[in-house]
Amino acid sequence: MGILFTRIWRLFNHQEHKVIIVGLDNAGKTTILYQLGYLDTYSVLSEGHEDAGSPMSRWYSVFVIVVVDSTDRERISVTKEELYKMLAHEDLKKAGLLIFANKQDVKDCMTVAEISQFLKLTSVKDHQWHIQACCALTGEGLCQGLEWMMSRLKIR
Ligand SMILES: Nc1nc2c(ncn2[C@@H]2O[C@H](COP(=O)(O)OP(=O)(O)OP(=O)(O)O)[C@@H](O)[C@H]2O)c(=O)[nH]1
Ligand SMILES: [Mg+2]
Repeated sequence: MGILFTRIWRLFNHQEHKVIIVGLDNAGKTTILYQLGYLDTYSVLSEGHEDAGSPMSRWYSVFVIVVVDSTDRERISVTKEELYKMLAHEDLKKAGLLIFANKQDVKDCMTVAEISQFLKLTSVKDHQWHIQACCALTGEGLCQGLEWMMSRLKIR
């Protein structure tokens, strides 16, 4: 599984697509990047902003991955607020949006449907988006999320 992730990821790198991974603390970002074999570049990927010398426009397409802790009902509203702020940002106008509903292994966590509803994803019309259930601990679902990103590349 790890190898497959790495291969998909390399393809992204090769084509110079920008992927930003964001999420509240404890959501599972580091665990996901570890599963993807990208722990060493974590600090670069997680910053979510560009240095002056390399504007976003240099990349062919941009994806934002939002990692949601599906067990954290209290802070889903904070995620929502941040999500819409981000989507309104000039540099992310054309960004594809992948939401990982992480920690699906935990009993009584929010389902994908619940998270979609909380985040009002159906109202997002100006970005292509996809929500994917996952468990970063085992890697389950991560591949499907990346596959969605790949499928978007073809039609962009
Ligand atoms: N049960 C469960 N625990 C998870 C999962 N993913 C991550 N965790 C745990 O959640 C905690 C936080 O994970 P991190 O990957 O460090 O989260 P982060 O988003 O990088 O957090 P910050 O670095 O604080 O922003 C760790 O104890 C992980 O082991 C998951 O899918 N299921
Ligand atoms: Mg972390």
